[in-house]
Amino acid sequence: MDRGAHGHRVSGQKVLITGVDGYSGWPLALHLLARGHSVVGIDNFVTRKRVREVGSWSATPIPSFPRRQAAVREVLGRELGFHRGDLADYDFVRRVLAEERPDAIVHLAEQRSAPYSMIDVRHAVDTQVGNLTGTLHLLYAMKETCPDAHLVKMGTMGEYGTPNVDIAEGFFEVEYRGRKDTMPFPRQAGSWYHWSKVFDSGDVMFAARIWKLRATDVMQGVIYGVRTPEITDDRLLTRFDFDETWGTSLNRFIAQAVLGLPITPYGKGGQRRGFIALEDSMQSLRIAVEHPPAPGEYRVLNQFDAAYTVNELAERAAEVAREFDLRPTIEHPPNPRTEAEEHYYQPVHDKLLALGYRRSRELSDVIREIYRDLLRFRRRLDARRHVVAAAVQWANADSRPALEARAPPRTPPPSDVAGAGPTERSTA
Ligand code: USQ
Repeated sequence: MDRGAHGHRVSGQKVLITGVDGYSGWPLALHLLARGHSVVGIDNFVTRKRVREVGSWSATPIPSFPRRQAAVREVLGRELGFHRGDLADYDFVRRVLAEERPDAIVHLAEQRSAPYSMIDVRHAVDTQVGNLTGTLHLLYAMKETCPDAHLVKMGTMGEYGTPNVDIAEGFFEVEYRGRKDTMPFPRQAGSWYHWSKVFDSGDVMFAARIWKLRATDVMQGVIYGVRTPEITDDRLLTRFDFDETWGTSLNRFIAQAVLGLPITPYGKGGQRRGFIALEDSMQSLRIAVEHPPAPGEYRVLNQFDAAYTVNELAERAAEVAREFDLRPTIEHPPNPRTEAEEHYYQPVHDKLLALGYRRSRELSDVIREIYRDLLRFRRRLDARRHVVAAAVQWANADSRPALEARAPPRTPPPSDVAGAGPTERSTA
C-alpha cells in the first residue's frame, strides 16, 4: 500500500461516491475500480425522476442499477457496493459512513442543473435546501464516524461568475487600506443552483477548519462527452442529457445537429466558460482522491481543461458534423439566462497540472465520438426532440407554463434500447 505526503493511503483506497448513478458518478466508479480502488456508491435515483419530470430521458439507454452492478461484475470482474438512500436522511448517512469507513468520499449527489433551479420557487428551494442539507449531513457524519477521511466535494467554476479580472484558484492575496490578507476569491454565481454551491463551499471550508477535516472543493467546469476508456460495453454507458434543463451546452449542440435542429448559442454567444471532457474530469477527480490534503486543509481545485466561448463550440460542433453528412445551421435565440454575453474570462488552473493532470484527447476527437454514439441512439433523441428548445427564463418567477406549453412528442418512445433491459426507472 502506498502512502502519500500526509501519511494517507494513496493506492487501494475505499472510495464512497454519492450520486453514483449520475453522469459523472457512474464513470467515476468505473475509473476508480479500474485503478484498483474499491468503490461503494449511494444514490436515491432522483436525477432519473427529475429528468422524467421535464419530459426527457437520457439519449443513451441506462440500465437499472442492479443491472449496472451485474455488468461491472461481468465486464470488469469487480464488485461495486451500493446503498440506496437519501442524503436528506441523517441516520442513513451516518449509518453508511460508520459501516463503510471510507478513505475518501466523492460527493456528487446534488441537484446539478442551473435551468432546473430557475423553473420556479419550488425548484429553487428544492435545489438549495437539498444541496446544502446533503453536504451538512455528510460533514457531520464524517466528523462523527470517519474524521480522517478526505471529502472531495463537487463545486462549480460558476461560483466565481465572470469578473473583469483573473480568477484565482480558490484564494488570493488582497491588499485593502494598507493591510494584506489571503482570502477566498469573491463568488458571483449566476443561478440559484450555482449559489447553492457557493454556500456549500463556505460550509465545507468552515467544517475543515473547526473539525480538522481534509477537504477538496472542486470548481468543476462544463463537462462534455459520452465515454471514458472504461466504458467498453453498452451496459456500462453513462447517461447523456440533451434537454434544455439537464443537457450541458456542447452536448446539446451535438444532439441538435443530429436531430437536424439549429445549434443554439444563446444571445451574442460570447459567453466564455471552462470546459473539460468527461474522461478528463474523471482523471482529475481520481488525482484529487489520490493526493489528499492534510487534516484541516481546505483545498480548492479549478477543474477545467480549456476555456471556449459557446460560439466557438457551436462552430466546432458544426464543422465536425460535416464528417457525418450533417449540415447544421447555427442560430442565436434570445438568451433565456441573465448573464454577460461578452466578457473577460481568465481563471487560473495550475494545481491539477502540478499534480500530474494531462489532457487525454483533443476536443474534435471527443466531439466525433459523441456524434458516433448519438447517431446510434438517434431514435431515442428524436422521441424527445420537443424538450431541446429553451423554455426556462431567468427573468421569470415561474417558467412552468412555458415548460408545459412545449409540444408533446410526435412519436411514441422506441422500445428497442440496445438490449439493455428495463431502462431509466432506477431499480429493478
Ligand atoms: N448555452 C447556450 N446554448 C445552449 C445551452 C447553454 O448558449 O443551448 C450557454 C449558457 O447560456 C451558458 C453556457 O452555455 O452561458 C454554459 O451553459 P451550460 O448549460 O453548458 O452549463 P451551466 O448551466 O453553467 O451548468 C453546467 C452543469 C453544472 C456545472 C456547470 C459548470 O450543468 O452542473 O456546475 O456546467 S460551470 O458552467 O463552469 O459553472
